[in-house]
Amino acid sequence: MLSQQLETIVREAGDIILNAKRPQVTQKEGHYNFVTQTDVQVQEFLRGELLRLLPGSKLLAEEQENQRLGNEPTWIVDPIDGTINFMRGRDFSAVSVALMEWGVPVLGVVYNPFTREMYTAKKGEGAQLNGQPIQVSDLPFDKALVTIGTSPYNPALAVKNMRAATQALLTAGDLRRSGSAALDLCWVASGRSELYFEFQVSPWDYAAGALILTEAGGQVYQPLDDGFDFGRTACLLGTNPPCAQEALKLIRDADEGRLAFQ
Ligand code: LIP
Repeated sequence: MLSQQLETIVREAGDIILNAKRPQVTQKEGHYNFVTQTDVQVQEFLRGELLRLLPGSKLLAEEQENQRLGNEPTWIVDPIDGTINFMRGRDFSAVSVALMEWGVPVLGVVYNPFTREMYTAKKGEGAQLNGQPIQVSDLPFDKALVTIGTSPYNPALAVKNMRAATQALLTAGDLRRSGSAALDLCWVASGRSELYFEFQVSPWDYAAGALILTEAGGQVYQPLDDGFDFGRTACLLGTNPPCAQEALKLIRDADEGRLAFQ
């Protein structure tokens, strides 16, 4: 069974992370953007295993140059989502793998090796955490625990981020910033928070988590773009249904500088 073989491969990738010595770090383009030797080691392990698992498939991954996502079977991989957490010994990172067909995810796995939490989903068959079904909460926006991303590699987004975060703190419950988009989406899927948004995330950050969230009864949006394109880096919202409309308005107001509290 492909999904079980994928879980085994992702668990082995997690063991590479757990067994890593203090990794060599390289600065990437942009502010505060890094890759470690372990990111690359995990990515190359996954490349070999995934292309063997599904001969003829393609790989779109964070630590390589990529072609545009097409309609062919394609693995979208973030070897370590939450690289900075990994570098700093903050045990909140994940291996994120999605299998795409016709440009949409049909299988998704997000695995935090530090907590041994394996989030999984198959299109049309629900979402699970360590094999147990999960679903989003039904809390409304004014009681929501809101997780945000800050896209630190793009300082031009800092003011917009803080506008949105302030508005969320004034109108929702409270904020969290974890450092892993994939796990943030899975936390919404499992009802541990109500929504997550970030003004700039890449396909490898969100492809698997988006499927897990929608299969758990949640919704995903690219609020500042037309439609939803899994091939683009974009603003992303993942939410339970009760919070969707207020969250969309908050993001669009922050983007356009329209905020009630100014
Ligand atoms: C991370 C994202 C996170 C974002 C970080 C970083 P990475 O992915 O998951 O949401 O805010 O800046 O991009 O780079 O650790 O794979």
